[in-house]
Amino acid sequence: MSSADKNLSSYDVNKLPSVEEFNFGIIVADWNEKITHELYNGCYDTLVKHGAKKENIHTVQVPGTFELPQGARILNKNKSIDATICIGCVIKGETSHNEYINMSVANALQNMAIATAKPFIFGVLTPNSMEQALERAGGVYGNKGVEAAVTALRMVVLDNELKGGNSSIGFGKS
Ligand code: DLZ
Repeated sequence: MSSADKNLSSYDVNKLPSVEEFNFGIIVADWNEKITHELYNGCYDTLVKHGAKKENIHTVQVPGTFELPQGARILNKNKSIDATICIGCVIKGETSHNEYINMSVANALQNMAIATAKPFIFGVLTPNSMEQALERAGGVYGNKGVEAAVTALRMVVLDNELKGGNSSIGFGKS
């Protein structure tokens, strides 16, 4: 998420099949809301653009990035969700709080993804400054909320395709 490279993936998102039957969760941290709400908008709009029904997108707001995994867990406990996207922004400060928050959130989301075999997407910016954050929230490096949504879409489609016995997503040579 922190790379300055705008084109992180050469994947053609237009090849994605419709995802209208899937349920999505977006957990968004209100800390640094100028950034996270912009990421949220990019994420939400991308899901809708690719066929997700608005009534199938469940938004949960939590106080800070540290609460993202718990928000994700609570949502998934109460609703059937196919992919959960967690959005936050932890700006490096004078102390090492960012390291504790970022690592614990990354580990928690990965653990939930492995345990449930469902995607829990790490849509957390970890910039050194507000300027770097703005560059990635609709600025010169795009909107990383869009990338987080595309990652979720790819993973739900992958799961669905493999369930159906079709493993054509990837570098398949047919
Ligand atoms: C406490 C804190 C600090 C210092 N910085 C951030 C930040 O940059 N981004 C963010 O999302 N949250 C921050 N927080 C709040 C924590 O995520 C959390 O909400 C509190 O520690 C309470 O658990």
